[in-house]
Amino acid sequence: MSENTEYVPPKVWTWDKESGGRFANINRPIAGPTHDKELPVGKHPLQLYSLGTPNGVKVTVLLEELLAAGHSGAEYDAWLINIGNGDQFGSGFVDINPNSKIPAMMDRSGPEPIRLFESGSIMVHLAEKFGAFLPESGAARAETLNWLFWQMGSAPFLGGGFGHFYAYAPFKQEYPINRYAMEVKRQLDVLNRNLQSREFMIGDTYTIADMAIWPWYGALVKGLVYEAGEFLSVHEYEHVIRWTDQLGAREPVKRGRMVNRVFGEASSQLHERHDASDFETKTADKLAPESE
Ligand SMILES: N[C@@H](CCC(=O)N[C@@H](CS)C(=O)NCC(=O)O)C(=O)O
Repeated sequence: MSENTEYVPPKVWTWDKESGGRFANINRPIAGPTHDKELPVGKHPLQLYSLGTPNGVKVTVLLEELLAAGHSGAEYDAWLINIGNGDQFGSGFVDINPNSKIPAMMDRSGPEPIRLFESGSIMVHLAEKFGAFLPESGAARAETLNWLFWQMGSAPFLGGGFGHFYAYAPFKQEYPINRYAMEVKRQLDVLNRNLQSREFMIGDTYTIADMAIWPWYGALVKGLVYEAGEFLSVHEYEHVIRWTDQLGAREPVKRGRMVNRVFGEASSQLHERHDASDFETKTADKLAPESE
């Protein structure tokens, strides 16, 4: 065990602003806005306020897949919410998502605007609206929702658990890293066994379940998150790797991955998206400085 086993919790927890670790500047124990800021509204019925993290990419991949499938009503404006700068605590954003996390969306296509937060909720809304990537009934629909909700429940152990203690915490501790590495490897084994006999998560149909799981677990098995590929022996999950590569080769997935992205190669970043042509006409002056 590492040294930090001696901590005795005080009677009452208080906020230690200096607790350290990456993202300590945006973590706080209270909700609500920190400042007044209206959100911009573009020309399309769908307004997305997001960032190109795995949770954001789920939605932009779905939007690009819908457009590629011919659903022109899925045209959208994607505005950048820079969580490193605290944009998620602006009053306009909090009005849409009281939980202050990306992605958030306004669907302005009907008589009353509909606010949407939580990536899974946004995905179900869009899939139902366009009648695509979510089977309408029966076992296939249930299985899609099974895996969609599996992702929503599982990824916090990967990101908030493993990722935090392995990559972001101010010092390494054996106990939490062991606990979450075990859980993440178990999750990868769940996926690997499922994908051993299935092309996609529910079988031979590509659904929002694949789009939700791919940005997190696909990136993990390719060693792209937390620099943990070797530590977690991700090469063992061969069926997850096959599926990851298959999805990654899709053009809409490639486009969705670029939207609201502010890290990695400059050529892979499209900070804001307002038109399909933005992917082609992307110029250096659209690129703001990297934030994380
Ligand atoms: N369960 C949420 C998770 C969203 C989430 O954790 N978003 C992160 C970025 S990946 C965020 O906005 N963090 C900002 C913060 O915690 O202040 C979803 O799937 O939409």
